[in-house]
Amino acid sequence: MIPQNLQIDDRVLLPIAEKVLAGERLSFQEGVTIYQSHDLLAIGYLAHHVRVRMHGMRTYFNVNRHINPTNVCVASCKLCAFGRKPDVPGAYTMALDEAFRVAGENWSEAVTEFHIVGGLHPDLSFEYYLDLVRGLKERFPTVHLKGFTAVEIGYFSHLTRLSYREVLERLKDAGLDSLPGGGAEIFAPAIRRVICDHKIGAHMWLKVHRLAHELGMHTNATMLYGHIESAEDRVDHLLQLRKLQDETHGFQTYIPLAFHPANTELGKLVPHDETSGFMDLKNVAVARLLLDNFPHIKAYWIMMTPRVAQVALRFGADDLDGTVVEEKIYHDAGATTPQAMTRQQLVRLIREAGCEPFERDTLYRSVTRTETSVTVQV
Ligand code: V47
Repeated sequence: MIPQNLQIDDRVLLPIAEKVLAGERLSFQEGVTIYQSHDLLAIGYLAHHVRVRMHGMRTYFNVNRHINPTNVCVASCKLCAFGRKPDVPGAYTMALDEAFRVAGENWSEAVTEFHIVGGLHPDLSFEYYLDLVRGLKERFPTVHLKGFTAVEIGYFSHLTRLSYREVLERLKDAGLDSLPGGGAEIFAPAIRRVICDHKIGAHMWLKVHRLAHELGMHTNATMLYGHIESAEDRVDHLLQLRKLQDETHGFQTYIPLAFHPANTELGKLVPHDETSGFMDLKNVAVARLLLDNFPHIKAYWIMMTPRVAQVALRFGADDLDGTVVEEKIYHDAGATTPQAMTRQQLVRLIREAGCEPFERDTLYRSVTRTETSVTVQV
């Protein structure tokens, strides 16, 4: 039964709405139909309905810091403005002490997560990364270490000749807690060949996440949209994630990532505008509707601006990431958003959208703070 306060202008959405309201799973074709529809308010209503069914108005946020130990990268992905060849201006690699110092900067708001990703460096040994993880854990034992995309795990395996599983096991033993969702881009091979032909393919990306889940590590998933992909490519990507999640239940959150064209080869190859607010909100909503087995959908404000991320909280997203501090990947690609937000700013955005702020750690456990302490409810 369609509720009276749901106005559906695009009639092709009617049977889809019936299924969503009945809690039924949507098909590939239904995903494509939603992407092709312009009835954003109806799509948003349905996504919000699912979000409320799962979380009420609770809206998660976390206090985190990004650490990018190096931007030197052997790959030359056309989508990326972050990676540099070793000796060009702007290339950097942090010595371990520098990485530890950066991690401790602005410690006034005790962070609960370090998000660690970097380029595929030709000369850094796997030991560097193990020492980085060990050193961070020693210095900041309460901070969750979410680090290294599946692409980096694949590269470490290539460097060391260890299997993916062994690489993950060694990082986990050193103190790594979970994996971020980067490097997924778009799984469709024809698109992947153009935008990031140096990266591992879909099969390997999914394999790394499957292995991490088997080792008891949680991971995230992303999709890069707004470049040369079709609606079919996006739905295919989402359904491959949904399929793995059915098997492992190891994904925590999905983060749709809008392509930023500035300073990228892809931006020069095919002239691109930034994605629109309409497109960003639709991608959040479609994800909430198709990924019925993903607990969380994250609005990453760095990527979609704080304004759109706030609205996304009523279009299916239940998580607003994060305090971040010094973001490089999107700012190298022309993002004009700030590089950090305080805890208070996040809370205000969430409250103003009529949602209930809930500070979480990386595993979505409640974090409570007093003037002098941070407690995670286990
Ligand atoms: O994999 C790179 C994307 C990703 C560009 O797991 C670009 O919690 C747009 O994965 N335009 C890295 N996107 C970021 C990422 C992430 C971010 C926030 C939270 C989490 C999480 C993960 O950034 C890359 C790639 O898809 N990216 N260059 C660009 N020019």
